[in-house]
Amino acid sequence: MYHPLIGISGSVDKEETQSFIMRSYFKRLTDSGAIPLLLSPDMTPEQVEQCAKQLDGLLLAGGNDVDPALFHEEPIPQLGEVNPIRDRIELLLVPAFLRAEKPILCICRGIQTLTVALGGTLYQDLPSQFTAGALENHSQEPPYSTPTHSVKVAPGTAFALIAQADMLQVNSMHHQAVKDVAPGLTVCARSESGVIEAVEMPGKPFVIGVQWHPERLTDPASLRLFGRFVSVARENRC
Ligand SMILES: [Mn+2]
Repeated sequence: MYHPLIGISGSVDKEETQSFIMRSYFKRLTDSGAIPLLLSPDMTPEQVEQCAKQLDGLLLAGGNDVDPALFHEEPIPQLGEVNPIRDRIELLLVPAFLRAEKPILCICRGIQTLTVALGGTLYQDLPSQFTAGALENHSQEPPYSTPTHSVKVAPGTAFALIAQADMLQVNSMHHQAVKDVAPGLTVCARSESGVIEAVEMPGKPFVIGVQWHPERLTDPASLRLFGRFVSVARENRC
C-alpha cells in the first residue's frame, strides 16, 4: 500500500536554532499509514510550491501564538510568544497546498494559521477577550490524552461525517481561538459557550482545522479524523 507523504510545519524555538515537532504528530501519522516529513521553515516560495505539488498533504501543527499584525491588530498584553519565521512559512504553505488541491489538517495553532491565512481573525487571548458567557477550561493540565470539555458538531458538515456524533469530548490547550471565520471556511464544531473549535472548507476533499489535539486522543472520532486525512492524501496520489 502507498504511504502518502505528509509535510508538517513544526515549531521554531525562541533562539531560532531548532526546528522541531512533538513526536505525537509523527506517531499518529505513521500509525495512520502516512510518512510524515518535517518541513524547513526557510523555504522560498518556489520551494514551497514544489512541496505542495510533490507531497500528498499538509499538517499544520500546534505551537505558539500567531502575530496579530497579520490580522491587523495591535498586540494586547496577554498575547503569548510569536515567531515570525513560522508565521512566514505557514502563510506560504496554506495557499500553495490549497492551489494544489491537497488535503490539509490543521491542529490547534493550525486552525488559527488557516484562519489568518484566509483573511479571518483571532482572539489573541480567550480569557481576556471572550466575553460571551461562561468559559470552559481551554487550558488544561497534563495528561493531554484526557478530554476536558465537549464540543457540539454542526450537522451536515464533512466533519460531522467523520465524527459520527453530535458531541465530542476533546482536550484543550489553547488560549487563542478563531474570532471571525475566514471567507471560504465553515464552522463545524463549537464549545458549549460558543468558542469555535473546528472549521472546514466546503468543496475541498479535506481541509479541516480543529482547536483541540486529536493526535493525543484515542477515541474513534480522533482516529477517523487522521484516517480520513491519510486516505484522501493517498487517493490523490493513486
Ligand atoms: Mn478548547
